[in-house]
Order: sequence, then structure tokens, then C-alpha cells
Amino acid sequence: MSVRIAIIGAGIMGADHARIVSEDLPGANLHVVCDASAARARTVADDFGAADVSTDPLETVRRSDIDAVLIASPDETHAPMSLAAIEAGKPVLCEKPLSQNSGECLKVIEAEVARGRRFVQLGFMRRFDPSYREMKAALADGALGHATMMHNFHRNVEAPANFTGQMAITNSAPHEFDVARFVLDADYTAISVFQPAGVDASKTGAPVFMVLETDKGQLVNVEINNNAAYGYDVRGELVGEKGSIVLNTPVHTRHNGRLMAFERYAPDWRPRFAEAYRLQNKAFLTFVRTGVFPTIASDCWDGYCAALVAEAGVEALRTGRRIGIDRTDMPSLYIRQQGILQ
Ligand code: ISE
Repeated sequence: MSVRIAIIGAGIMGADHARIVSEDLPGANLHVVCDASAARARTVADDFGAADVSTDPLETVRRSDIDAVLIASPDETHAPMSLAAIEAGKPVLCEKPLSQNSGECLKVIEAEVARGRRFVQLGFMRRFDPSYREMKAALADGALGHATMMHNFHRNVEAPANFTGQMAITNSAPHEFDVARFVLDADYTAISVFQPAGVDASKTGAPVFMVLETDKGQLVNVEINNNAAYGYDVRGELVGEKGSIVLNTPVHTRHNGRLMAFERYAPDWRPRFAEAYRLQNKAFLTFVRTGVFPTIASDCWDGYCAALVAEAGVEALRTGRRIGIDRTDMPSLYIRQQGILQ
């Protein structure tokens, strides 16, 4: 039986998930596309062959002909929609962040704990990206020795129209917060945030530079530059005592001309992480079918950890101080095996 999926939110990511479900996910059936705009829902449904459309997300989540929910609506709706899906007993693939508020993440955690199982797979898709996976594998097999630092750069062409100043930290940077924590198998203890002198800090997309400390004594730096202009560019390097490993962006061609050689940048994250999204959604389908949570995927606890760091980051930027990060105790539901690599 194919798995009937409803997509909540038909914006840039909702449409991309609709494409993946309809073209790249054998065994899944794009059943309903729901969006506040009926016209946008209809366009995406028609483009990717969904049977039905809706403008009512709660009613969509509860429909008896829906087996699983994919949430790609605006950030502030992720937690309430996840709670509704948990209440309806439906597995969820929820775009990141789970919430920009760690207290709200805890509410979703409580709902899962009350039901005794995980429902929400969180869309930190970089965990499925082959280059980050190789980085983690190189660390695990001892080739790098003890990891001491991880450098991360995250550049967008321009900040989306709906961005606010702090979304560099609460919307973009959580990718790095999550993937560095995943690669290093460590938790953060403190964050400091800087901005280059002379930037207009009130301008949406003004660069931020963060330094995180982990409970293993490592330093992780993250540059977020949402208005980098030249292309979508994510870089990373993991430095160990015996060597380092650098992410390579998959590029298919090199252009030669006018006495130059050059490679093209993607305009946004979708082409760069296409394989990660595909593998992530495939893992979600298996989760829906088997009830076994994918070994490497992010869950609500990971979403909570990312939200805590983001909150501390906003505070660090506002005060100019180094902010410590404290977590509540992790419920046993979220305990994973060590060395999560498969
Ligand atoms: C966006 O929401 C994403 O998730 C992208 O992956 C990221 O590159 C971008 O900065 C975010 O705004």
C-alpha cells in the first residue's frame, strides 16, 4: 500500500517536497497539498499530481485518508502543526527549525514522551548529505585523531523577503548548529556572536560570526552571510590532531572561456542539498512504514538543542557577551546508540 502524504505549506520548500514525493519517492503518494493560499496549493497540486487541495491545515492533518504529514509552512507554525499531527497519531517530517523557542520544543517533546514514541523527524537534511557523512565517518575511524575545530560558512545570495534581523541565527544557522553537533557527537556549552564593524546590524541579512564551545572542548565557528550576492555557498572543514577534512560542493562542470576556468554556484540550497533531501525523505518513508526512527535523522530533542543554541546566540548578539548553554535532562525516549553512522 502506498503511503498517502499531505504537504502543509506550498512555498519554496513545500513545492520542492511535493516534487520529491511525486517524482523521487516510490511507494509514496502525494495526496493533499494544503496552503493558506488556495491558488498556490492548486498550482503545486497540479504541478505534481496531488489528488486534493486544502486551506485548512488542522483538518488536513486529521483526515483519515492521510498516513503522514510533511510540514513546510512558516517557522512559527512548525511546533503547533507537529503537535496536531502527534495528537492525530501521524508521523511527521517537519522542516527546520522545530521552533525558534526552546520552551515550545519541550512541549512537542512532552507530547511524544506522553505517547511513548517519536513521531517527528526534523528536516535538518544536511545529516544525509554524503560530504558531511564522510566527515563524520573520517572522525569515527580515527583518521583525523581528536577533532579540535570545525569551521562552517553559510552564504545565501540574498535574504528572503520575510527574513528578520535575527533569522540569520534562528533560521539559517541552526543547520550548522545541528550538523556540527552531529559530526562531532558533542553538545554545546557556550556561544559568542560577533558582527564585523561597520555593518548595519539592523539590516536583514547582515553577516554574523559565531564561536561555539562544545562539551569536548572543541571550537566551532559559523559565518552566516545571508546577502553574499555571488551564489549559494556552504563550506566546512573539520580539523583534527592528525589531519583535516573539507567539504566539497558537488559540481558537474567546469567552464572554460576568456582565459578563465570557472564553476557555477547554485542560486539557493535546493540543488546543493538535492541528494540530502532525497535521502532524508526516503528515510522518512521507511520510518512511516516501519515505525523505526531513522538512525541519523534529527528528532525533537535535536530540534530543542538547536533552538537553545539559537536563543543563546540571539542573546549573545544583543548583549555582546559569551552566553552559557544549559539543557534540561534528556528523556530516555531520545537516547541513541553511540556512533550513529549507518
Ligand atoms: C533556509 O530556511 C534553509 O533552510 C536553507 O537551507 C538555508 O540555506 C537558508 O539560509 C535558510 O534561510
